[in-house]
Amino acid sequence: MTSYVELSTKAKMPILGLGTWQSSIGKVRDAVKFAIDVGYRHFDCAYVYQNENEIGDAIQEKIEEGAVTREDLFVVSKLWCTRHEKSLVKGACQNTLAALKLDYLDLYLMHWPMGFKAGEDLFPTDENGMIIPSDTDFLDTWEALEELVDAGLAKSIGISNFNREQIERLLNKPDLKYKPVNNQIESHPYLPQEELVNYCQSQGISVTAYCPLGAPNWPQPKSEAIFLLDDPKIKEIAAKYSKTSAQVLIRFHIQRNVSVIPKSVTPHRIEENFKVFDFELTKEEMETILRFKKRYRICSLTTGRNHKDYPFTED
Ligand code: NAP
Ligand code: SBI
Repeated sequence: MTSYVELSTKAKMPILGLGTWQSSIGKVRDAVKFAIDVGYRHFDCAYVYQNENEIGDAIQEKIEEGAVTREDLFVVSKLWCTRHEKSLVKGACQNTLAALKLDYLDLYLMHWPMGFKAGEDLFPTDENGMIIPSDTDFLDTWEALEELVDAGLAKSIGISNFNREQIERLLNKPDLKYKPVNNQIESHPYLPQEELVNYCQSQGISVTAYCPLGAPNWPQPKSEAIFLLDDPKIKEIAAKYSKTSAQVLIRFHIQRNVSVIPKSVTPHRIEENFKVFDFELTKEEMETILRFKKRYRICSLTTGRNHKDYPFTED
């Protein structure tokens, strides 16, 4: 059983998807195939994850086997920051489509509002380790994304890691042809982003929550120990329903109509994370989770903080 978020295009995005960042080559194929068997229909991919080819193999195998059709699936990918020049966008999308072995994406996101210096280096940095920007403007990059819809390469387009001011700037673009249908942002009880979620939803922009489990796999050391899965309050709520902390953390988003994309390559966790449609948090429990005192952004990409379009001004 799965439920959907209706996009402004009227397309239905399955509310629960599988994250694939750091799903390594050699593991992600079986993870995606297993996820399809369990019932996942939404896959969150990105060029920068460098595993789209293997994800594409898995999808193709499952379609060939007759387990699912292309139309059953909702596949998301993202334009990387080194491809923000208008002349590079279509090729970037075509590379992703070729790797995924698809002829269209259900949703293509601008991964960050920041453009990086174009080239093979995915994170071009200067002698101080800071991101080297491109001279692009995300409003121009958006026009190239709009062309992908017209060319049939993407059914819908959206944004990721955009703050409210950046969204307003995009929505106020005089010749805007297609509004973003989705903003993918970090969200969990230590960064619920209630205002941004409410703003997006009020504008007809659905929200997807990333790092929903607090990203216990985060590659760089975090500035403080963040183990959301061990939070005593989350554990207490989970025990009440005979559920796990992960299931409560996922359910929290579903109940506010926010799509959620926990990552796992471990079969029993992939299955566990999908068993979130048979219990309901009370209004009080939702409030408790929204009002957690601890506040922490995991994905702050601080090497980009000098960029003109760095989105996290509070950091
Ligand atoms: P996450 O989903 O919060 O956490 C993933 C980690 O949790 C993995 O180490 C996974 O381990 C572990 N895990 C999964 N299920 C578990 C369970 N039931 N119990 C205990 N541990 C569990 O973090 P994330 O991967 O950073 O975020 C999710 C997805 O959001 C990403 O994969 C990516 O698709 C997307 N994302 C997007 C952006 C963006 O800029 N747009 C940024 C970050 C993430 P195993 O895999 O070993 O099972
Ligand atoms: C990468 F492939 C490499 C680094 C990195 O750090 C920031 C977070 C991010 C990203 O931009 N999107 C993700 O899902 N993870 C990422 C990805």
